[in-house]
Amino acid sequence: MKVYGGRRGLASLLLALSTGLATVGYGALSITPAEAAVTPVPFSSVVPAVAVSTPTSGVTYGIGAATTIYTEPGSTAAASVGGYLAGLLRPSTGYPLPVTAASGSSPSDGISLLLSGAPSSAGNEGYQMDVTADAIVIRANRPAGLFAGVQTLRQLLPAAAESTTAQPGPWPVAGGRIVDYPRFAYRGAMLDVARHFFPVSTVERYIDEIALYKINHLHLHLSDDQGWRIAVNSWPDLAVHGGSTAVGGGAGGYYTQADYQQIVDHAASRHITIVPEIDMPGHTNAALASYAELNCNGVAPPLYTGTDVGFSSLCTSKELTYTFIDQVVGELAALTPGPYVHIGGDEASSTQPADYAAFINRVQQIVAAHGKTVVGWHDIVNATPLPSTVAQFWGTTSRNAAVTSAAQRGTKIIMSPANLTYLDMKYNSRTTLGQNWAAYIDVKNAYGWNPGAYLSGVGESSVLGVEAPLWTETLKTLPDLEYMAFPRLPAIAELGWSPYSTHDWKAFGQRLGAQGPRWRVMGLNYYRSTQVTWPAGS
Ligand code: TNX
Repeated sequence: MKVYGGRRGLASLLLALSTGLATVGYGALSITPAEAAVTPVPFSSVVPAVAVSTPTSGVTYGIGAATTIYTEPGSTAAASVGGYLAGLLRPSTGYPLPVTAASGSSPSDGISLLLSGAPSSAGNEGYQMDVTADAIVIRANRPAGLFAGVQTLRQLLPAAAESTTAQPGPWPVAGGRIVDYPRFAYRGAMLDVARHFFPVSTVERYIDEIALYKINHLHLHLSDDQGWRIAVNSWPDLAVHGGSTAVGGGAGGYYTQADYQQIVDHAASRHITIVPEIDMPGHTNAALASYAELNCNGVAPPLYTGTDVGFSSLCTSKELTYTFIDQVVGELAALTPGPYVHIGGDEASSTQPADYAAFINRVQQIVAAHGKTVVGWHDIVNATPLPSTVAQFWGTTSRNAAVTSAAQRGTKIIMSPANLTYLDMKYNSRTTLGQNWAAYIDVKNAYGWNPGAYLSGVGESSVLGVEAPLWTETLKTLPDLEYMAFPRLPAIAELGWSPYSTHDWKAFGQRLGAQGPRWRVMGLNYYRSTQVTWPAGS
């Protein structure tokens, strides 16, 4: 009989019993023949596809009542990844899963999260995971790699592991070795909280969902014509007045600086960097409506609740405009631990081209003076990008001469082609939510391109990564967001993480289908694309 959980120390057994969480797991320290028949999830079901895997057939590790999570001694970051894993698995397994410092570098039982012994190929975000009958050992060079390994481990467990209530188990993990690391450094998702406002809890939930697919940046589109969503102490009416409505005329809302910090902290606990965006000089009606003096004519326009673009502009010739930007960027930079501030720069069709270029150049200097790196929509290549400035491509064709020549001069590009990555595009003509100006995007389109060889003249080495933007003109609730993001966001995440040699639509369809039961257990409202074969019960 196979005993789950390796060693069964008396102490952990007593701890297990004292928690009172016991259901089927406790007492059932050995598995029945029916339970043994549960096939472990194969390595090939993990999304994004892992870089290198060597299964050991016939070997499984079973998480059990006696399983301990050991973490790198002296590392609070490793301990918090351990705590996160325990927090995920305690409710569903009912096991105590104590988290404690590892005593050596060659653990013989439990689940270990170690910062020693990882291969150099794992880099800063990768990991090596070894699963034997006795132990699971995840090794990484940095805590981010441990976190990525934990996401893989989550997906190797039965879907029921995602439950928030106790489930019968068993909890087998397939044996073997995985060595895994990302293709691109930047793997992003964007959420537009300006067109419709979403509370902190919704943003936190979205962060948790994208973390499962090894996304490491969340770009927050914090301002637009229809709403200003972040409190700025030096310009309070931005949030109070500019944040008071939304597309369609709803109540809007804004994040206090404490709210924003809570989002930043939650993201950091998921190894996700927040990239805040203040869109300018266009997409600024909410700011212009809040302060008359920001307008060239000194007259504040009314708040705007429609969905047109390209009609607003900051007054590029007024000195006050740059004081305003300096103060806004200053406060935002101080609240943002990540390296980037996104300055928008898209669709500035109410700004003359020469004024636009001078404006963007000056704003780049302001951002740099606050110690941050500029990201902008690719329109900013029409100015003079600083060497560190990153351009986010959002075009709908695979040629853009200005972007190509910027890339050839050294500008790094984030790939967000609107016809492939825009999660607000409808899946097909029958989708009720979303728009279709760029394309209909079903899963096969979202997956079927190569970010490192898509844009003419922009090769892999010019690509910082990929991002899937979720604009919210038509989206109002968490289930709306989930429906548009899943299953396309995992497709973009795989393009960002997995070696292109793993690219295979048929295999991806299988992997993606395997996520369905997981999403059902998580209560995640995904679109059941007919392009994917969803297993029974998903
Ligand atoms: C284009 S792409 C926009 C957004 C809209 C989006 C809707 C880009 C940089 N700007 O302002 O919300 O399309 O799909």
